Amino acid sequence: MKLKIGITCYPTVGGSGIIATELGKLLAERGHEIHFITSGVPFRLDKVYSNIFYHQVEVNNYSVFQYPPYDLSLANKMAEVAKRVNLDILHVHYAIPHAICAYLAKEMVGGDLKIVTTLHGTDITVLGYDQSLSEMIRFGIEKSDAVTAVSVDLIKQTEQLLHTTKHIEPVYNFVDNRVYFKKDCGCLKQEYNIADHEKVIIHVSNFRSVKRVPDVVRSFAKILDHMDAKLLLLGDGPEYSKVCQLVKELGIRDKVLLLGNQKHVADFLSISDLMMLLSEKESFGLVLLEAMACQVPVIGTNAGGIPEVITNAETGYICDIGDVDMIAARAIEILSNSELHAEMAQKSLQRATESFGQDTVISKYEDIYYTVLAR
Ligand code: GMT
Repeated sequence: MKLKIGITCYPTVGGSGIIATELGKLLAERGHEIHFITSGVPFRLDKVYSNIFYHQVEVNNYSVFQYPPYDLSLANKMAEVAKRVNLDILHVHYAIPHAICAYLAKEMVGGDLKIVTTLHGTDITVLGYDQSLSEMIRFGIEKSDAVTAVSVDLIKQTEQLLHTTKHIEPVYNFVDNRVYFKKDCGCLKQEYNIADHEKVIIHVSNFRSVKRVPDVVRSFAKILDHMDAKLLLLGDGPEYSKVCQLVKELGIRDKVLLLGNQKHVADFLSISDLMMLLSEKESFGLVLLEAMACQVPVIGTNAGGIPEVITNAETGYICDIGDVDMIAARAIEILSNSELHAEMAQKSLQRATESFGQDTVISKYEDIYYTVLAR
């Protein structure tokens, strides 16, 4: 049976928006009718699909309201679309505010609309500690017809923090191997003045403090004592200028390429030898998976769901948060041993394909939809 599915996410750059959009596209390819209900066109929605529709949530800024009522406008739009096209499922990404808006929409519409909520992390690992919101997050989770989370660690944290007994199904993030694969991007190295003998290390994030980008820069400075290398920093965010300052202070400005937000991440991964994600909080770490699919070994921290993505000593290494000496030592080990590097690159690709392949994950979401509809 083909379904009509509404999807709500934050449409900007970020793992949850990427996963929600890619999920919508792949479900559409399986013949389902997809309705994105978001504040802007999801940035990965870059192709025309006759069975994908986009409904923009517009927020009017009336002068009587101190804050524009985005959540209410979203709930209203969800209800309007659900009623008009007869949605079967509303799949929302993030409990706050999206699961709450979906619940409101369901109450407005009545009927058999089902809510599936996917937890991505920040709503639990940051907002879950906030007493003013935790009751509401629990409410959103418990009123959903099914709840999924992107790692087992995130499920444990949700249960501990919110004291909920709601069943939460682990559904790992996935990677589209038609987009993320090792390409021949040799000319990119020339364009960025990267010599053939130089090792390339890459970090991609939104530069929030939880990503600990200064640890990446400090580890890289230590690696430079042992080999010629370049560091590619992709992304932008609150700590960007602090990171630029640190690069200057360490005297490595000519070795670090600050590239800002980039659309074609797979191209940069294709010229990289190692990815580093050294966060103190990370429910999954989608960029690790994207790197592995492009045959790039990864070094991550033992935070959140990262150890569920990296197989230690096989697809890369897991190090303690903030242990820049060990991180640099592990990086040097991988980068100076071409046999080990090739083995890890191969195992990374294998793990990305076998454990996080798009077909398995999309089928898992479909099963969840059919199960809630059959109840
Ligand atoms: O990492 C961020 O700050 C962005 C955030 C998001 O909403 O995209 O990422 C979260 O969801 C991603 C997709 O499931 C995960 O890969 C990230 O690990 C998770 N971020 C955190 O838990 C900090």
